[in-house]
This record gives sequence, structure tokens and C-alpha cells, in this order.
Amino acid sequence: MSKSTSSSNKRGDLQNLAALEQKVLWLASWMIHNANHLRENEDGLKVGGHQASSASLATIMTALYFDVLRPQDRVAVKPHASPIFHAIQYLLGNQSRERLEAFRGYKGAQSYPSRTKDVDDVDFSTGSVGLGVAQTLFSSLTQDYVRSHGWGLVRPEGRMVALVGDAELDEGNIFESLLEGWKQGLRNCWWIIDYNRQSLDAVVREGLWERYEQLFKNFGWDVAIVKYGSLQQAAFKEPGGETLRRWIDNCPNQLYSALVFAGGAAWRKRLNDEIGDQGDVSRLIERRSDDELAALMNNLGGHDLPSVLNAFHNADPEKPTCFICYTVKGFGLPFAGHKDNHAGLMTPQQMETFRQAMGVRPGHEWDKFEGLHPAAEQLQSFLKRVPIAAGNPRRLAAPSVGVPDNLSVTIQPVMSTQTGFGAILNEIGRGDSEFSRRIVTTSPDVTVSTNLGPWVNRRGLFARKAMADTFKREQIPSTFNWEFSPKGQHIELGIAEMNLFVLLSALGLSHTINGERLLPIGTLYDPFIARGLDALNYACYQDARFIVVATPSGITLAGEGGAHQSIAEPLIGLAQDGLASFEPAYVDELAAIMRWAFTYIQKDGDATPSERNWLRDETGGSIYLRLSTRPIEQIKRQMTPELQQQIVDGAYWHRKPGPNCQVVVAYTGAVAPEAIEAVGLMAEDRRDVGLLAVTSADRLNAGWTAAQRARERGLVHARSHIERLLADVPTHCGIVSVLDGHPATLAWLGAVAGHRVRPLGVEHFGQTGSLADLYRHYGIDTNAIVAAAQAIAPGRPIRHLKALP
Ligand SMILES: Cc1ncc(C[n+]2csc(CCOP(=O)(O)OP(=O)(O)O)c2C)c(N)n1
Ligand SMILES: [Mg+2]
Repeated sequence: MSKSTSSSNKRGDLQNLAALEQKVLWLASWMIHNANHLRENEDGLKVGGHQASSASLATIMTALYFDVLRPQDRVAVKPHASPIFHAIQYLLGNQSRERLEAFRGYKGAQSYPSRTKDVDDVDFSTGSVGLGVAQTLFSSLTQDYVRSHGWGLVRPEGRMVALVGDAELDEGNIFESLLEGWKQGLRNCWWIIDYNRQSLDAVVREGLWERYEQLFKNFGWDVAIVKYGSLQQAAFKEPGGETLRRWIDNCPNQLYSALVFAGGAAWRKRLNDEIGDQGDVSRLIERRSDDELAALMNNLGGHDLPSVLNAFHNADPEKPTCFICYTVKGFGLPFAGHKDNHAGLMTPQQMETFRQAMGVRPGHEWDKFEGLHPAAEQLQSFLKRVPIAAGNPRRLAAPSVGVPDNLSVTIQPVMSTQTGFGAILNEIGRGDSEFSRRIVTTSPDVTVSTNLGPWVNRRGLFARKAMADTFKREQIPSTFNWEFSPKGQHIELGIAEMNLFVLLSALGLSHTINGERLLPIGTLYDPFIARGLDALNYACYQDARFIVVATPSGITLAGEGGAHQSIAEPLIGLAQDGLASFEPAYVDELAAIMRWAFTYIQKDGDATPSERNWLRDETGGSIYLRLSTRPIEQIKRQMTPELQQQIVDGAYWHRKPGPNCQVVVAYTGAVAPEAIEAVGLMAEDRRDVGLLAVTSADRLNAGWTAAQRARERGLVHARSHIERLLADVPTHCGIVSVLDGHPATLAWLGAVAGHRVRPLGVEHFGQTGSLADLYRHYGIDTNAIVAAAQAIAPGRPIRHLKALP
């Protein structure tokens, strides 16, 4: 039946695997039982350990990690199977007992597998359900991208595997990714569905597997249904076996779960009531004791080593494969099948019974081979031989790609940052350096409208198999040359923004997954960051490295419509961990930031903050550039190293305030012309007005917070960039801050050195109109800035101030 040549076909190996399965289940349960960090419910019982949710994957993960997986394969383990994962790594020697004892605690093994916080070789973080699943799909596409470009061919191709909860498939992002996988010719991808027919609150709908089967087949996947275990398969061959199979097939999910929970006597009663008195099948039932009957009925495919091994070893690498594995939530534990078991924890008594059943002596709970039948030496030598152990640790590294000292761009007298971005990439695209070859761009159907067109014309679109541009072939003139080839450097996505961020997450981990560095850039409209926000957060959480360029942004997109105005995104940029955010006003600033960004996304150094700006620049991270389509007059100036540094640190004096300064205008981004004009208009009536250009509220704020913390720890001389900039501004001076985004982005500036602040920005949205209409309507135009200055820095009336609308 099997084409497999797996070692696991050997009887001895199956015995070893069965023993390890038992041990994995024990260790995971013990780890959770011991965790000191679980919530207590109203009855004082601890909850939240997810013992049941873990247990349903014990068999499948034993088969994978101790037999099927090879060092080049990568896995996303469903969040609640974390204890099983850590137990397996403990047996493989990659996880310490101390960390298992501190499971869910400070610096202990993580509640959900974490690439960045766990130490035991987690390939992909999980937690927010659905995202780890899509990550495997995009990682497989990334592997194809890397290999198509001729990189990493010395290494064998890996399979990207997701262990998926059945209720996890409710998450829409999974289906968005499926569509993309189909378009891009996905291979080497396995999704193993833990079909325990239970979610957190509920038992899943009947017949869901049939929908899944159809769906996956429609997208070109192979589907393997692993429903019956080998005991069941043998019983079906007995006289009366077909009747039993029919009964199992027709049994509702709720009832099956309930009977699993209730045990052998309940199975017998129910089966006798429903299919008894039929001769053969009655005898089939009678021949078995209660325990044997329960073992038979619980022997679903996903808990049967031979069945899962057979399914895995027969998969075709050229096709993505979905395995629908029937399992029981809490398999092998006293609350198996109970619908309330999701966060349930075994009581101390249940745990004690379980300990005895596992043959574990008190005080030997952490012993790796305690209570197992094959001798410890045999199991230990088996563990040394398992294929995945040959390649540990599996984290790879890639050298940094050199970045030019300056990114050249011809600056037009009037230009938008979005145009500047396109022009900078176009310049990079001319060259054939390692730097330009390692850049990969992607966009969810907004390639042209975010100005990536010229770059794509030069570098081409990526596809594993070449496709000609029909318009070009038919000699129909077009601005864009859209040829797909395996050497192309732009991955064109459908509109789904979730896919953009998960793809960036996969591309941005290529150096550690594939050992080949990529410099990924993704573009989208700024408001749609919110659409993919959880995926962006996920990408940052796993420390993927990329540049996301969001444009157009704010109300500045004016006539394009109220629905697309972004307000909260600057605050997202300020708050998102792992993402350094910038909003330059001028193209020379953008060029300086991008040059720095290409280096920053490749850094992997010490996390101690630099004493200069109190930022953790050596650790690196990802980048968010909020750009605008508004053409503004550019400044003719020499870009000095000092100015470059200040732009990257987050701010510089566009006009330094004098000693008698009464008011400072601090602006960010596209409103620069209004800020400059306002400063000019008030010059006659307010003394020494200062103009502060803020290129990154995020970095200014982060440096300020870190410097304060450093001072509180005794480093009295710690000063951040913004503290130095504001040091000489008299305390009586007021600050008017302004940006096309939420005013809170810059409102904190007043707390740095005790200045009053009037923060201007946008709090409401939805109005269409010309740029002038909207700036006036929302109060970020020149006159609004002057009015705010007059209010915050009293003095003689500012003569150019007009009445506010
Ligand atoms: C995006 C997101 N929403 C909600 C949750 C909370 N949550 C964790 S597990 C779970 C249900 C899991 O059911 P299933 O995928 O079937 O896994 P099982 O526990 O049955 O193995 C939910 C709703 C989450 N982790 N992520
Ligand atoms: Mg489930």
C-alpha cells in the first residue's frame, strides 16, 4: 500500500515512536500541570494550560519530529501545541528542564511557540491563529524565489509544514493565501489539519471536512484524509465491520466527542442501542472489553502512528498537500472529547492517576525515559538517529549585502516623496550590483499607483515559469513592460493586504530560513496598513526584516476620497514594536532614510541602546515609510553627514529658534509648506520663531523614553536627540505641532522639556475636497497654525491671522 521507504516501517522503530509519543504526552501534561502562571477560575481551579488542545497533536508531532521531518523542513506549530513542541525539543536535547519548569513564566518556555523568545529552534512563531499557516505557504514561495535566482542551490529543498487547528481555518487570511498559492504554483507545502472537531467554545459543524476537501482540491492541492486508525481498519475487515464503519461515518461530531469522553461502557450502550442485534456487528462489539472497545473507537487516524506515517511518506513534493487528520481533543487524557476542555486542566487527582498509568515514579517526572518499555539506551540512540537531529540548530545566517554610501536621485524643483521613492528605486534598478539584485519588491495590486512601475520595468516580474507580455508581443505600446520570469524581482500580489505582510514576513526571514539574504520592499496605500495590521505585527514579532512603503497617506490624498484617508497610522508607526517609522517631507530626506534603512534591516547586533541617541540601532528591525503624493517645493541644500544623521535620528532644526523664541512650529511630512509659510507670516509679530522638522516621531519618542529610563538607573548624563534639540528653547516658549495624521503623534513633545503644546492634526475623516479645502476643514493649514501660535504664545495680535472658519 505504501511507496514509503521510511525507517518507521520497521517494527522496532514503531515501538520507539509509540514510547516517545507516550512520553511527549506525559511531559507536555506535566509541564502544564506544573506551570505556576495559570489563571484560576471562580472555583479556584487553574485553567488556561491547554492540555487538551496540545494532546490532539501528540501522535502527529511524534511522527513528524521523530521520523518524517528533515533538517531543511520548517514548521509552524499551532499555538496550543506549544507544550508538545517543547517536550519534543527536550527529548531531542534542544530544550532545558529549567525552561520547561518555567513554562509560561518569565524566560521560560513560551505559551505559544516563539522564534524570538524561545530557544529551542522554533521555525515560525504562532499565536494569532491563521497567520502561522499562511506563513508556511509564503515561505515555500520565498524558497522558490531564492532558488529561481540561483541562490542556495547547495542546500536541499525544504518542506514548509503547518499544524493547523480545525477552527483555525475560520480565519480568512488562510483563504486569501490559498488563492495566492494557486496563482504562484505552490509546492513543498503541507497543511496538517488537527481535525478534532472542537474549537475554543464549540464543536464544529457537521461535514466540514467535505467543504475543506473540495476547497483544497479546487486550489490544486492534494488532499489526504486520515480518518481511521489501523485498529479500526482491521475491525472494518471483520464480519459486521462495514456496519460499524457506516455508524462511525454517520455519527455527529458532538456525539462522538461526548462518547469519547464517557468511555467504553457508554460506547457499548450506544452502539448496542443503535446497531445492536445485527448478528455480526454485535459479536464484533461483544468480543471486546470496555477498554478495548474504547481503544477501538478512539483509534482515529490522527492518533495512529502507522496511518499518519503512511500519509506523510506518500505525499508528492511537487503538489501542496492538505492532510485532514481525525483526532480527539485531549486524546489520552481524562477529559478527552469533552467540549469544555479547551482551557481545562487535569485536577491533581486526575494527574496522579495519569502518572501511575504512565509508570512514572514520583520525583522522576522529568526523566526522559521513565516508565517506557524500550530500554533508555535504545531510545537515546534512536533519538540520535532521527533525521531532523542531523541538522541542529537549523537557524541559518547570511552575510550582509553592502549598501552604497549614497542613493542617487535627481531631485526636481517640485516633487512628492512618492515620486522620489519611485525615482530612487529606478536609479537602484539601473545597476547590477549585489545590492540591486537582492532587492525584492511586492505590492498588493498597487504596484503602479505606489510608483514601483519604473523599477518593475527594469527588473521584471517574478514567476517560476516565464510568461511573455502579450501587449509587448502584439506590439501594442504600453508604459509598462510586464514580463514574468524566474529572474524577475517583483512579486505581484492580489489585493489582500494580509498576504502582503505575511509575504514580507517570509521574504524578511529568508536569511535565517534559506541562508540567503533578501532586501524586501512592500508598497501599499497607507490606510490599508490597518487591513493587514495583525499580519504586520506578526511579521515584526518574528523579527522578519523588510521595508514597507505606505502611500498615499492622510487627508493629503484629497480628491481620492474620504474613505482612504489615514489618521491612526502615524500612531501605529509610533507604537509598533520592531518597526522604525519615518515620514519625511523632502526627497533628499527620503534618500538618506532609505540608505540607512537598507543597512538597518540587516543588523543583528547588541540590544543595548547607543549612548548617542538611546536607540537600539545595532539590533536592527523593519522600516515603515509613510509617504505622500503631494508635490512640494524641494529645498536646495547640501546633504551633510550631520544633517543625514539628524534626519535618521528623527528631527532637525529647519530654522533654529533664537534665544528669545516665543513659539516653535514642529511639523511632520506633507504639511511642510504650511509650517514654513506660517513661520514666515508670524515673523513680524513673534520673536525668533523656530521650525522643527520631525522626520520620525517614532524614533524621537523611543530615544526620549530610553534616555529617561537610563537616567532613572543612574546614568545621569543620558540625553536623547529630542532633549538635545529642545535644550535651548526657553521654557516659556510654546510649541505648535502639526501633521497630516492624529495630533497625539507629536503632542508628547511638550513633556520633553516642559513646553506647552498645541497639537494640530486630523481626528475625523471622510470629507472629500481639494487639498486646500481639507487642510482648512481639518485645521492643519497655514492659518490654523498661526491661530494656534497666537493662542499658545500670547503677545500682540499676529497681523496675518484670518478668522478661523
Ligand atoms: C486571531 C485569534 N483569535 C482568537 C484566538 C483565541 N483562540 C485561541 S485557540 C482558539 C480556538 C482554537 O480551535 P482549534 O483551531 O480547533 O484548535 P484546538 O484547540 O481544537 O486544537 C481561539 C479562538 C487566537 N489565538 N487568535
Ligand atoms: Mg479544534
